Amino acid sequence: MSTSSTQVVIIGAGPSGLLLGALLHKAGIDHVIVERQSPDYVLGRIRAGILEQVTVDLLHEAGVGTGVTQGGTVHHSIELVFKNTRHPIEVTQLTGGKVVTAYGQTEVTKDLMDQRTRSGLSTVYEARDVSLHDFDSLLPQVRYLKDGVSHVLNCEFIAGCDGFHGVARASVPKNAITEFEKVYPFGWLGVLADVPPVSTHAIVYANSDRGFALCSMRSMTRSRYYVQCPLSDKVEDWSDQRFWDEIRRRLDPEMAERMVIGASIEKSIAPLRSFVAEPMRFGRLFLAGDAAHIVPPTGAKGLNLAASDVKYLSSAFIEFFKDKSAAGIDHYSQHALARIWRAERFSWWLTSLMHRFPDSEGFGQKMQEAELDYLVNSHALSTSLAENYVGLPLDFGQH
Ligand code: RFL
Ligand code: PHB
Repeated sequence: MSTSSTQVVIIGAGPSGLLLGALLHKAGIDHVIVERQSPDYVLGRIRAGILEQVTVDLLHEAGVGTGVTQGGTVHHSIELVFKNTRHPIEVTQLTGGKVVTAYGQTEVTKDLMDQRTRSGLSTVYEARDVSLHDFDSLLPQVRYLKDGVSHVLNCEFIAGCDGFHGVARASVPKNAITEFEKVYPFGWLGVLADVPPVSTHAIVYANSDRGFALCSMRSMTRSRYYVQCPLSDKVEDWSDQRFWDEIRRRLDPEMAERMVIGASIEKSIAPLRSFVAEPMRFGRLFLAGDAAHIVPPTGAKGLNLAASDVKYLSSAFIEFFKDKSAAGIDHYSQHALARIWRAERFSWWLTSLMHRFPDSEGFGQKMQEAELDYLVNSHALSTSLAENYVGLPLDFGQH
């Protein structure tokens, strides 16, 4: 058995864990990241693609902003399609100059991984049987197995950045945590393909009789597209041809005609869920990112929320270690949850507005149509969509 000590153990090397590690390192706080999977497995998960300015700023603060500056595509608008007609929403105009940036989660993760390697920081990949101990005391511990050897890490704090299915939230006694959840009756089939994106200046969100569709991008030569599908569908049910035929039927005719198709390089189905666990602190254990909350991807908020949690949490740890103040860690949960619930509301609203619900009656459908019509014609509602899409300020509602 090997025993060592550090100030903070971070569980999970997804975007939350890696970004927290980068910010702590910059502040001179010693930490170790323990990850269940291999680096290649982590990089192989194709997920988010849209970064709020708050997230881009945080990448710069963490010293990994070059990738997004050079490889990201700035967007000033989004496009809504319904009744096969396209309606631009000028988000930059409506928010006094704010933008979002198309830059893949895979790239963000890779930039952070490369920086860790360059800085010689410790990440334990392929750690088995990770377990958390004594986080209700001043001497928490994380244990794991690596290559058949047991390791014990003594620390002052544990950061649970291990995603929705991780061990951190599951280690908290049931009576100490309240969970709120809504599961949607459909999933998203996502396809990645090396074809030029049908829209490079705006993400396209389509509401159609056949269900939702989304056109996004990873670069000028790589597209990321999604269609709403039944939860019972399997990836094998969707040949490339079936996917391209289906997505084109859900767009406006001009865009469908223009869409370049090609062989998929990744295809996966994700269920849609809204979920929040409260609180996000249990003694010396703190949860951040998907470990504490999930949003349906329609609002592009998951990765951005993970980034804002990490901003609040890193500031709290820095305050604790540098200024000897517990104010930040004491307020972390309340502070982060206020932003999370706003993003939960927005993501739920946009999901409800844009998808076909199997059980919705004619009336539900008519309400969707009326709201979409109101949205594209009302400055007030377009502004509300725009200010949420670009991301509310980190201190929103605190004055
Ligand atoms: P992650 O990325 O799940 O990383 C958690 C890490 O913890 C590891 N782990 C463990 N390690 C040690 N011991 C254990 N017992 C462990 N259990 C798990 C895992 O292997 C993993 O490496 O969580 P994190 O870091 O909080 O990051 C969250 C984001 O990944 C997520 O919110 C976004 O991808 C959500 N999301 C989007 N967010 C956006 O902001 N903009 C988007 O455009 C966007 N699009 C999306 C999305 C998510 C999607 N899916 C697949 C759900 C599109 C899709 C389709
Ligand atoms: C993506 O690029 O994967 C993406 C973009 C916008 C969303 C969801 C996913 O709302």
